[in-house]
Amino acid sequence: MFLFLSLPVLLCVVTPSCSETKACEDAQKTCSVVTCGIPVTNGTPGRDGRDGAKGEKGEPGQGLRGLQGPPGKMGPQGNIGNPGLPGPKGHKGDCGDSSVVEAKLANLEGQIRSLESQLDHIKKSQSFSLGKKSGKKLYVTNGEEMPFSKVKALCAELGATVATPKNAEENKAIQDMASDIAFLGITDEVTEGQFMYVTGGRIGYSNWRKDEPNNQGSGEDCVHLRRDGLWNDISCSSSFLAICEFPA
Ligand code: MMA
Ligand code: CA
Repeated sequence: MFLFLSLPVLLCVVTPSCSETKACEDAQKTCSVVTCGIPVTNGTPGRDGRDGAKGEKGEPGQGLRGLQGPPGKMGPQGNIGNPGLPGPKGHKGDCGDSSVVEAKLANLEGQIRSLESQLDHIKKSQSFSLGKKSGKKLYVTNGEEMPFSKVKALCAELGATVATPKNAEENKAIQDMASDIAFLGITDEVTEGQFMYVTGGRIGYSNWRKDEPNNQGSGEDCVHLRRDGLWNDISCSSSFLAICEFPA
């Protein structure tokens, strides 16, 4: 359409049939170029023209946007942060009254000396009442049977250790005071078969019964003194008489 209108000469093409000569004559009065003739049949349509140049990019579409979804699940906790910087230095403290502090210290030292001498006195009178003899070990018992760990704890509370004979004389002394089978302060808990004093060091004296120690069953790491004065290795969780000793 645009190309047709831009032509400089207006072509007024009227093609009337022979019976329409009157209409042709009318057209000759108004058009600059008129062809009049007999009607002809139309030709076949021409071929398609070539593709035109690519058009400009169109405006964004106006399609409907969906609703915003719900927020996602919370993420995992982050790693622990680095330690903060050290705080500022504190204010200088008040000056102490050294004479007051010294007086309190002197008072406390006096109280400690008094308690020490009272404790010495109590220890002496207690050992005297138990029949302690100078240069001789003192063995004591509360007559109770308990597992080895309890015997150790009880003796430690008294400031003593578990009765441990280091020679035949001490073995006899313990045997004589024991009303029943008693634990001795000896075990092979550290190395199987190597009996040691609970206070430290390998044993230097023993009085094993025949065929003992045999570490029978699930293991026997403790030692008890039988009524006949002979030793047997036995389970530490079994209960036997608690006898403690105070050094000579
Ligand atoms: C008990 C137990 C052992 C000990 C044997 C000796 C049966 O187990 O006291 O320690 O060795 O007797 O026969
Ligand atoms: Ca045994």
